[in-house]
Amino acid sequence: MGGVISCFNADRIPTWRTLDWGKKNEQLEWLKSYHLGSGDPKHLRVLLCGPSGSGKSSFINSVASTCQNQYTEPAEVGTGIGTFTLKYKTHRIQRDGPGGQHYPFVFNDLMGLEEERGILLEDIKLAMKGHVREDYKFDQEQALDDSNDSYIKKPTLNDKAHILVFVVAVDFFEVAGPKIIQKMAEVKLAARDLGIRTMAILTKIDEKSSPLVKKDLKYVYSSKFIKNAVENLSQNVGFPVSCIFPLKNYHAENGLKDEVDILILSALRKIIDLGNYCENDSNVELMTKQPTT
Ligand SMILES: Nc1nc2c(ncn2[C@@H]2O[C@H](COP(=O)(O)OP(=O)(O)OP(=O)(O)O)[C@@H](O)[C@H]2O)c(=O)[nH]1
Ligand SMILES: [Mg+2]
Repeated sequence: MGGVISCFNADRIPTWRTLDWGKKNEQLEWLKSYHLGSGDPKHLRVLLCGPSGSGKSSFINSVASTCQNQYTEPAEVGTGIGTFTLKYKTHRIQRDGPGGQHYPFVFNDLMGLEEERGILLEDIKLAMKGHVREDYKFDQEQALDDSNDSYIKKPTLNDKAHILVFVVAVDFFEVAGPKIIQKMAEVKLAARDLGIRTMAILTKIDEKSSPLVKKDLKYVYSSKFIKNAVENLSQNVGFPVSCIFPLKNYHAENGLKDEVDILILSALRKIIDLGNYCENDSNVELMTKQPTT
């Protein structure tokens, strides 16, 4: 018992980011009232990239559960047997129940980055620019090119990505090799050159984290372990600390939990805020009708 308490104390630091844990419904209301204007783009396209198995597909499922205020059975999530994401697919989330409208943001999950193999930088650039057609199966040996039917020759504002979100497990820097870190830095620079904002989420804080956070997610911003992980990502790949969001995905529960939702909603709010200011599409900012709350 004493050992557990001293372990908690050793990890505990002054809270470095405040989060209003009681404001889930307000955040959901904000989200429901968030609209883009008529015309194009019809949605913000959020591209997810990061190491294989980091929780990219789970994040999409989790956002769907949180936004619909209803636990959604995970689909296409890694079990280790043929569930790695290989195909480029657009995921939409229903806002008004079956048959109703969708939220004006969509997610695309890229094939994972790996130390030696994994998705090619060129394919990530093509996805950011909107050249990759739905259902394209990524090839680790060869990038998509304009001779392929899956290459969109003239991407519209709806095909282009508005924000690139890196998805990284919280213990990433304990296991990562130099090449994958270098690849992430290259992807980030490529996004910058295309005028696409980037941010990061740190997943698996319930599993690969300190006992303090495993016990109660509300300690997330009072944990030295998490702060170190955020700073490592910030220094090695170049994100401002304000653009890194630790969270836990839904993966093995039967229903929603407020603290999981709040962490997901705070990351989603940042995704939308940054996506709205995408430089490759100056219309987005002008057309966005921001709710006042
Ligand atoms: N404990 C815990 N497990 C998670 C979390 N996020 C994802 N997982 C698990 O991690 C494994 C990989 O998750 P995926 O969502 O398939 O990861 P991915 O990044 O899409 O993987 P690839 O498509 O192979 O690149 C699955 O078993 C998930 O259930 C999390 O926040 N906490
Ligand atoms: Mg996946």
